[in-house]
Amino acid sequence: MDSDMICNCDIFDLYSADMGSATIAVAKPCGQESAVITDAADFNSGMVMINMDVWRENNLSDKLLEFGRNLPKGKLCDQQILNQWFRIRNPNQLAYVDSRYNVFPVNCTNGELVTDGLIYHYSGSCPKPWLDGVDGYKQHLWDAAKETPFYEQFILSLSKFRMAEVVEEIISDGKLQV
Ligand SMILES: [Mn+2]
Repeated sequence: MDSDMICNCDIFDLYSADMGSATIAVAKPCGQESAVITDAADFNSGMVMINMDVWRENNLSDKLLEFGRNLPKGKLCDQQILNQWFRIRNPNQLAYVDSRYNVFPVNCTNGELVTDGLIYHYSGSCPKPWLDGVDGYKQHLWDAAKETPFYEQFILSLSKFRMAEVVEEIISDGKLQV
């Protein structure tokens, strides 16, 4: 899982999902940024479940690094490599799990926000939950943050960051002469 994801479920349910004989399982996220839905990258690689026995047996780390070196340079890094290798070249090694395992806080194609996500992904240009965020999404981060030992440190860093932003805004508005 990416570090910008919050798990809102019992991860064992995902771990127990049937991958069949696939090497990796991914979620085709609802609300995925349209920029990443291209021929090169159809699924998002924020959450990838890997059958590590098969991965190691087939020496896939080395194979994919070598494969990636020969791909045209793109902005999507591992996502492009994984899409090309599994979705385009080896689709029988790819399985899909419930799309709610990778939910973006932006509108889905039908214009609805998904609020029953199992894993939320505050990816790329999506509204960040520690800034303004999106109602129905941002509280998942805060609920999780409160459970961590670094919650107070998090709040303190955030308040310093926000204070700097506010001061910058005031200066740029000309309300404060420095
Ligand atoms: Mn991410």
